[in-house]
Amino acid sequence: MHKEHVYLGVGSNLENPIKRVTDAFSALHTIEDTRVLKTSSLYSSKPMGPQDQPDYINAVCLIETALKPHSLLKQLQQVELDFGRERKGERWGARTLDLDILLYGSQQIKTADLTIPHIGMAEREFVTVPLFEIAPSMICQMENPFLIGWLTALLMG
Ligand code: A4P
Ligand code: MG
Repeated sequence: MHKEHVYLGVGSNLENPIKRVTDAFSALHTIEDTRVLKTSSLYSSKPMGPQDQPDYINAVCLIETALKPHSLLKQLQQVELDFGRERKGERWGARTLDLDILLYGSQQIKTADLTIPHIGMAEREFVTVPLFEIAPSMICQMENPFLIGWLTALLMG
């Protein structure tokens, strides 16, 4: 059975976000033909978008899955629902759990309900910093002037 390596973004800013994100890692293990290979530390950040919502806890993880991208998306949306996610139609509103497919192998996908790589991921520090922690080589391939400057400063001391 062919399996792909997939990076997921995990975020929460409602109802005990730290527990939500760590519990989400366990929930991912229960998806068919899927297992979690690596998880990043948890990072706290101010909300991107509407400011009248709590700070976020974010992390990323690497999973291995036999599911095709759209089947995986469906399973992730079911996990979000299991975690009490409500979609109120507000863009970038508060949520108990958000699971985004950041990268699916080396595939590029653009359909009505799925865009991979995830839109804007290279510009979001709450994605790039945890991704750098677990997959530094992956992040170095991205075109992000801020990140390139940051890495250069880090390496040059
Ligand atoms: N969709 C398309 N591509 C993907 C993908 N690669 N992975 C579609 C997952 N979903 C994808 O998502 C809306 C639709 O995106 C889905 O129906 C799916 O078909 P959603 O989860 O219902 O709504 P959303 O998450 O509010 O929308 P969006 O535009 O995906 O928002 P983002 O990009 O997820 O950003 N601030 C901080 N500090 N930390 C955060 O994690 N997150 C957001 C949401 C805003 N501000 C934040 C954070
Ligand atoms: Mg999302």
